[in-house]
Amino acid sequence: MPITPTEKIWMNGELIPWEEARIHVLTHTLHYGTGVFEGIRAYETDAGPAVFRLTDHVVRLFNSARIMMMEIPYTVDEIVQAVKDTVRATGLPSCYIRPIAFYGYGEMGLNTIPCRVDVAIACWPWGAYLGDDALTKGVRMKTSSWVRHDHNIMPPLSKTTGNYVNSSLAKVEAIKAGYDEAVMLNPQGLVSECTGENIFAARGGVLVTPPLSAGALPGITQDSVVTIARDHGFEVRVADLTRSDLYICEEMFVCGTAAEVSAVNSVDDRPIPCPGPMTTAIAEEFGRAVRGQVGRYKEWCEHVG
Ligand code: PPE
Repeated sequence: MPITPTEKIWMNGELIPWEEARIHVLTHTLHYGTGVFEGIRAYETDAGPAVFRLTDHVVRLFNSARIMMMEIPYTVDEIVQAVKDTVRATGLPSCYIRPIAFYGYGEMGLNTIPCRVDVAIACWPWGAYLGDDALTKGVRMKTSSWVRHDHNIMPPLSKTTGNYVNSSLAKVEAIKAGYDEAVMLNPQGLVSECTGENIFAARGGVLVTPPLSAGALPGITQDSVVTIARDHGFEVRVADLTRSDLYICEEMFVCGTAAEVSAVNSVDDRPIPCPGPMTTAIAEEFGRAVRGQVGRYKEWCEHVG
């Protein structure tokens, strides 16, 4: 999806013009995929732009870094503030936000310990990630031939840039085959997640989402959906799913910061009723929550000031 440039990018403590946020070709992370990043959204609310669960995203960024033994030379509070400053500097009422911490220029070779850590935060407008019809018509999914990372090969709990080679291979395979997204199975053959979203499927009236042990990213949208669903009176279980569970589920959706809540209309050409009633109720409530329109979720909206 093409990027629309905005005014400023925060880089190593300073807001600089968008086009000046450049790096050297010998940047360590460009070669080895050793960076950690986040995807966050700011939404328009009655009280101005608010970043959805900003602190939780920044804490996950630091957890990703801890797994990689990367020391980010800022505190969580400093990065939270930097994100707010960057959003304010763009002047956009809503946007997608991409913080990244990466090993910079100066060292080559796989040992990351001596490498410098650079941090950047960019924001730009980003629309519906899985298409404008994702909620009404749903997306077509295909089980990938690519297996999701095992915890002892690439750490799926860390949002590490290199982990996304696996996601890109699966995404391109799905698109080339005429589908919208890929279902990733883990080395045990159980459903893990999609290339950039977590999965929910309803079985026997219960919404089921795979556990982190299945190799999924600890999704902040997934966590929000679990809260919203339970508050709505829906039963939610964190449990293993097989591909056959998806084939015979009553309804299914995927969720993530970029994709928000997107209904699924088929998996491997087995049609799924779409959008299902729980999917619609959750997607609508999520849409209100991120815009600060639901009292009990207001603390999720962190205003940029
Ligand atoms: N799994 C993966 C692999 C993933 O990348 C994401 C986010 C999620 C689950 C959902 O996590 P959360 O955003 O906290 O609910 N994917 C980000 C990157 C998308 C991209 O194309 O880049 C996102 O949605 O921002």
